[in-house]
Amino acid sequence: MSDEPIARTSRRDFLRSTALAGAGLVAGSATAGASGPDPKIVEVQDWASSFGDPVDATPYGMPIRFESHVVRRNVEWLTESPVSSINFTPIHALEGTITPQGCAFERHHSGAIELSKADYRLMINGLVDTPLVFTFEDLLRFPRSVTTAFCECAANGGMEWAGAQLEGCQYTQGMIHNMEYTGVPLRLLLEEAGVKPEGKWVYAEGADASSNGRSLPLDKALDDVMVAFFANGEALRKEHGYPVRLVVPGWEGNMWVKWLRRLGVYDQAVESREETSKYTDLMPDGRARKWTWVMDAKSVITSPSPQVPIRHGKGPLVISGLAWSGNGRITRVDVSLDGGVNWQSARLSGLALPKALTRFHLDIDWNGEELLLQSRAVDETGYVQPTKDQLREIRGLNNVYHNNGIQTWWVKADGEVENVEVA
Ligand SMILES: Nc1nc2c(c(=O)[nH]1)N[C@H]1C(S)=C(S)[C@@H](COP(=O)(O)O)O[C@H]1N2
Ligand SMILES: [Mo]
Repeated sequence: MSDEPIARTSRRDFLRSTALAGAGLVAGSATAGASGPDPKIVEVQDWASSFGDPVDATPYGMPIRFESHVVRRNVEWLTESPVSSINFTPIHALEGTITPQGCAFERHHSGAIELSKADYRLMINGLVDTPLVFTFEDLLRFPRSVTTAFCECAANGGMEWAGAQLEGCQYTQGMIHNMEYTGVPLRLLLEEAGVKPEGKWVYAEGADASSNGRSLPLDKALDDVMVAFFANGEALRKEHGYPVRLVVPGWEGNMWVKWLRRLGVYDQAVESREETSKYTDLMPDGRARKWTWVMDAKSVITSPSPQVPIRHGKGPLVISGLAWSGNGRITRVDVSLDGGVNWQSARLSGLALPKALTRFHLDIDWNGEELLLQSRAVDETGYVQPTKDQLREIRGLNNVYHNNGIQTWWVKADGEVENVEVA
């Protein structure tokens, strides 16, 4: 651009003269009006008086420093050790539906490992015609597919079973991310090895010390499971399983094996330590539900929320939130301003892809009075997101996993927001 200093001066003069006449044109503008023209409008700013960074200042860019608060966060007392722990996606500060890898929640049972493409091997064995070992290069030669899917830890919302506990939707609902994956359909790799008729289960194992071994029924493995190596257009990040992870659309996060190293085909589920003890839902009568893999429909208002209070006072308010279902597409999201007494439908913004995060918006005129904000997701099967009490009636209080109950935010007259439950 050839912006000579002389040109700047004359443009500045022009702006000065029009700013006065134009002051107050922007309704509600905090700076135009009484105190005179806005210096941000009429004066040449520092960033326009010299050059910015050259094109190669950051070969791989990071978010600008003003966004440094938009990061994963953990809750230290939740787990004993940070290598067998979890952190939370800052969903309160994101928009749209795609989660950048850099702030997508992480869950490791024995830490995130560094595994190069050169060292990478994937073995398929068990009840197959031909046991196979693939290198990373081998995987690149199979036909690819692209799919967008949410990955939600089964424990998302698990701290809220007994009542509202954590402040902020990052913590109550942030064990979730949504990415666009590219990889090879698992079906193609299994076909290459040839599954024997007795083969009914696929045991997937990671290369990390924990291995996170999980058994998938063959039907699911042949349906929409992907052996993925790209996320959001670039290589998977180390934390998410570089160079290869399993993508299991609609199913709980623990099935999404990272650093995937082996697929064993068997006639029954391999009962790993994980499966027998951990991922079950303890019912009030002492029995436990197992194999509850699908994540039922759920939603949450991300803004306003405890980390995003209303600062602008009454008037136009954008209510923004996320909805998802492991059973397919979101067809409707209702929003209540009064704790579930009255409901109105929100707008589904952008695409409502199956088994992926869907963004909803509702634009209201806030009168400055208290609100009890709730959202309720409905999916294509007709399933309606339940209240927490409806869940407790069936499941009791012994649970950790699969809490998809309706979240309530209490918006106070001063705009502050608190995590509460309504009776
Ligand atoms: N190999 C391996 N895969 C794993 C895990 C692990 O610890 N090791 N954690 C699982 C759990 S419990 C979840 S919720 C998801 C989280 O994926 P993310 O870390 O990409 O968010 O990975 C799953 N896959
Ligand atoms: Mo998880």
